[in-house]
Amino acid sequence: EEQRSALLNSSSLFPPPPGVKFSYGTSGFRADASLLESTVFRVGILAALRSIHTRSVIGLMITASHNRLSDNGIKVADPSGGMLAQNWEPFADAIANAPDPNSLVQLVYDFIKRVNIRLDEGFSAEVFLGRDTRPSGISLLEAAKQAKLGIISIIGSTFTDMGIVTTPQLHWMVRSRNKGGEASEQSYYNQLSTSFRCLLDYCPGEGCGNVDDELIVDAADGVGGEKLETLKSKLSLNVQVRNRGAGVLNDGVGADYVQKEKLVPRGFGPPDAGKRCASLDGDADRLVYFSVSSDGNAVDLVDGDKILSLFSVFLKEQLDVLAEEEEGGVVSFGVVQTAYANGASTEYLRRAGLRVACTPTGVKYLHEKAAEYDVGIYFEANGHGTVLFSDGFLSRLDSSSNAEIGGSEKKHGAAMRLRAVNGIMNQAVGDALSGVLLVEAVLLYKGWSIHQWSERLYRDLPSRQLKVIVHDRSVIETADAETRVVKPAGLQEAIDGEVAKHSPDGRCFVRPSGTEDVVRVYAEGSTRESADDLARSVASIVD
Ligand code: 16G
Ligand code: ZN
Repeated sequence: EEQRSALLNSSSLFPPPPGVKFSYGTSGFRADASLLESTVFRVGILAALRSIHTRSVIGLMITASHNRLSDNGIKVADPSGGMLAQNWEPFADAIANAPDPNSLVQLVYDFIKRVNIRLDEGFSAEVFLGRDTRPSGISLLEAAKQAKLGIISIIGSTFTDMGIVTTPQLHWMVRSRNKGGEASEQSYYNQLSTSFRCLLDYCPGEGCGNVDDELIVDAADGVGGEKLETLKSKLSLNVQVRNRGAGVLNDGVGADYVQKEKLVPRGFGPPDAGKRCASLDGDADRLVYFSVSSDGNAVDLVDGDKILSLFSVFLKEQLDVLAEEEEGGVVSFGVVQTAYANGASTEYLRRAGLRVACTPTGVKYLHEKAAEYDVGIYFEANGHGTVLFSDGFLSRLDSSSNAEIGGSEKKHGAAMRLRAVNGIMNQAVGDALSGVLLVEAVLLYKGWSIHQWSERLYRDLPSRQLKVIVHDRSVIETADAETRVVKPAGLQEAIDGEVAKHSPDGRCFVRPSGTEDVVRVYAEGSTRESADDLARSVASIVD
């Protein structure tokens, strides 16, 4: 009873905005920041319950990533550091939309009972809070902390404010703590920088060290700029960081802008022509590379698919060395993409003898699939991705990297490189800082410039993305990792008809967005005109 009234009292401080329907989409709740206090408070309750239920630390990240400055959002990091378990999403939706404190408290107690969350076993909740640089994050953080007041009476809880961090840093800290490790930014930087140095130490002679020119990073005027500076100070890394926060967040800058618009970000121009450049997004969980054309007006985009391909080639080389001498069975290596992956990249990877899987859009799907392999890599074309290693494979590496146990020098090197990749690449979610370190190391290893990287693997097929504003996007249902429409009837046949006009390279799919009230159209063709034409005609069918 006492608990109930404490929760009721604190809930009444955060009434939900009238007439707004919230949905825990692909990346948590996202909306105009002024609408989110009640939602953040309520997700705070969820996080505490999840922590008690899993007997683990849970993370809460306040960010709206690449979206505009006035937006914000909240998302939960599960004990592994990954996304919230999907079977808790309906509860998140339900409490976010509860109209008043009484119905909220009722939902909470019903859920506790249904899921059998044991509040009486003396385990208290522990939640890590993080936020990006958005000013609205300050009051939203307070709302999250108030959830503690509501929930503390239930069982007692600790909410630890990690301050301004990148999204992947918060996920990393949650994972690290739950594995019994340290959970500070310092330990994050130490792990990444130590592993990076180790990877460079195991760079073979030829090629290595050819690329010593500067990397210029566009930090989207977000949290990644300062964090990259810190990382850089721990390494001898030749990086110049621009858009570090003085301009407007994500406004004509950042990975989403460069990838979607294929335009030169603010602060870059003709003097940068030909140089190796990269863009992070607003919370530093996406990364793309690019170079500026000689007139300073266009970018040659090196997107998530090419980062994926570069890493895959490198990993396969190392795994092949191990396989030459491996007695202990084959290693499963899997590459995971979505339907947005450029067709040329998928073709390239398959020809290289790699196993390529396709999942629906959204990190939770890609990550889950990649975790099925000994070594799994996933990237979305937009630049979100990472490389995952299974525990079993890591212990095999430990014995292979111990050169004294019979392994050759070559095998030892490959094992050490793979271990270093595991240390560099965030095992919880995609991380732009991890990505920068691995791209830089692999380019050094190969002795490649950004142009060689961009041109040697494959050439992107021209593609076009359009969005169609529809009355109700939920009338469209898809199957086969979003590559086929199953509802409404007849739509897929109509799309097939258009695609047939653009064979053999024409490809097109439509899907309802998971973050906006639109239907997205993606088309690819052998020429710019063909891709544009196909996208336009399919968009007009959807409309
Ligand atoms: C979210 C997803 C991203 C996906 C994008 C698609 C996470 C952490 N982020 O940003 O992976 O590419 O949504 O947006 O899962 P859309 O559904 O509006 O096309
Ligand atoms: Zn992001």
